[in-house]
Amino acid sequence: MSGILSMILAGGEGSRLSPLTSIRAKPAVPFGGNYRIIDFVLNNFVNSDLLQIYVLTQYKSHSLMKHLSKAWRVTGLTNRFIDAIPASMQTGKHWYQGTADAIYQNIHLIESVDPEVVCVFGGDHIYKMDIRQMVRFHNKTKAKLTVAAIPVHISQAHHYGIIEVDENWKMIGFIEKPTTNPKTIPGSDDMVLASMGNYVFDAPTLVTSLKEDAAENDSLHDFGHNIIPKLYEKGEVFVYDFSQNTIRGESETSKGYWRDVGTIESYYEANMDLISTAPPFDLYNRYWPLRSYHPSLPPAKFVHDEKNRTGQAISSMVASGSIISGAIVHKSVIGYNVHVHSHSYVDQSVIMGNNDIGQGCRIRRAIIDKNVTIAPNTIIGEDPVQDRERFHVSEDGIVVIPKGARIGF
Ligand code: ADQ
Ligand code: ADP
Repeated sequence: MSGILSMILAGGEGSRLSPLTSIRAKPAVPFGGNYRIIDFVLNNFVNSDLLQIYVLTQYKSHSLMKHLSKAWRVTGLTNRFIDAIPASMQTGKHWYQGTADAIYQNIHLIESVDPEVVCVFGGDHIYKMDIRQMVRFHNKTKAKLTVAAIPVHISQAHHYGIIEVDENWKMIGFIEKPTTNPKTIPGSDDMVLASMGNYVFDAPTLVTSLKEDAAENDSLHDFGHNIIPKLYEKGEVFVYDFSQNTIRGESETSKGYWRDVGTIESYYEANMDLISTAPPFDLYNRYWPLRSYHPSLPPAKFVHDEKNRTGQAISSMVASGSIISGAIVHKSVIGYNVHVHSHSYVDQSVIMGNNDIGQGCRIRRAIIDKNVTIAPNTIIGEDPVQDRERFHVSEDGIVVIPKGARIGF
C-alpha cells in the first residue's frame, strides 16, 4: 500500500491517569513490564507495513521523545520514517487547542508528503489492528472519512463519540461524549457503538475540513466535536467494524480487544489481562511481534529459599534485570530492574521498574511507578483506611505510588 501518511495524536494530558501522568504524557506510561502505551499503536502501523508516521507530541513530552528516539528510530530507508513532532506553534502563538488543531498546525507536513490517504490515530490505546484492512474498507466504500468503531456498554457512552450506522455501515448519527443515553445497537438493550478515535481520511477532504474548521471562531477544533459531525451530515463518512479485523495467530477470545487505559482502574485491569491463563491480549503471537526499547540487562533471576519455598513468580511476568530473591510474586507484572527482597510478598500488582522492595514487605493491588524504594516491612493494600491516609488510592482501592517515592523511611 502506498500513498498513506499516518499521524498519531500523542499529546493528550491523560489527567485521569494521574499520578502516573504527572511527570509524563499518557502514551509514555510504561505498560506490561517491557512496553510504553504508545508502542501498541506503533506496532499496528509497523506490522501493517505502513511506515510514514508522524507522532505529534505536546504535553510533558520528554519521556515520550526519549522513548521514540531509543525504540522507534527508522534509518536508511527512503521515504520510511517515524518522526516525533513536538508542538511548535506553527500557525500562531498558541499550543494545540484540540485534536483537529494539532493536525492543522502540521498541515504543511501533509502537503509536503502529498499522500492519498491520511490515517489519524490516537496514541493511547491497547489493541492490535491490521490497519490495511481498515484502509481497504475505506477505499471500497469510497468514503471521505472512515471511523473505526467498537461496541461498548451504554454506561460508558459518556467517555466516547457514539455512532449510529445504516445497514451498509454509513454513519447516520454521531454524538461526541453524550450527556443523555444515546441509541443502542439494534437488537441490544445495553450496548452502543463507540468511536475508537482512529480515522482514515481522504487527504484532500482532511486538508479542506481542517482549513474550514481553523477559520471558525466558535469551534473547539476537535475531530469528535467539530470535524466528524460536519462530514457525516454530508453522507461522506463510513464506519469500520473493528470486530471484523483479523490477525494471524490470534485466538477467538482476543478478537475485538481494545482498551482505553484512561483511568487507573482500566490501566490496572489491562495489565492484569496480560497475565491471565488465556490472555485476551497476547504478547506472544509471533505473527504480530510487539517491538519496544529493550535495555541490555541480564535475565530475570529467581533466588530460591529451600526452607520457605520462596524465590518464585507465579502467574506473573518478570522483565530483565529483576531479582526475586527469597520472595513470592503472584499475579503481577514486574518491569525492568526490580529487586524484591526475601520474605516479601507481592500480589496482583504492577511494579514498573528500577524498584527496590525491602525485606518482609506485603504489597497487594498496587501500581508502583519507576524508581520507588520501599523500606523493609512496609504493608500496602491491606488496610483501606490507612492506605487512603498515606497514598493515592483509586476509587476501586488500587494504591498508586508515584515515580521516585521513598516509602516507609
Ligand atoms: P478522547 O480520547 O477523550 O476522545 P482526546 O482527549 O481529544 O479525546 O484525545 C484523543 C487523542 O489525541 C489521544 O490519543 C490524545 O493523547 C491525543 N491528544 C489530545 N490532545 C492532544 C493535543 N493537544 N496534541 C496532540 N495530541 C492530543 C476521542 C474521540 C472520541 C472517541 C475516543 C476513543 O474524540 O470520539 O470515542 O477518542 O478513545
Ligand atoms: P535479600 O535481601 O532478599 O536477601 P540481597 O540483596 O542480599 O537480597 O541479594 C540476594 C541474592 O540476589 C544474592 O545472593 C544474589 O544471588 C542475587 N543478587 C543480588 N544482586 C545481584 C546482582 N547485582 N547481580 C546478580 N545477582 C544479584
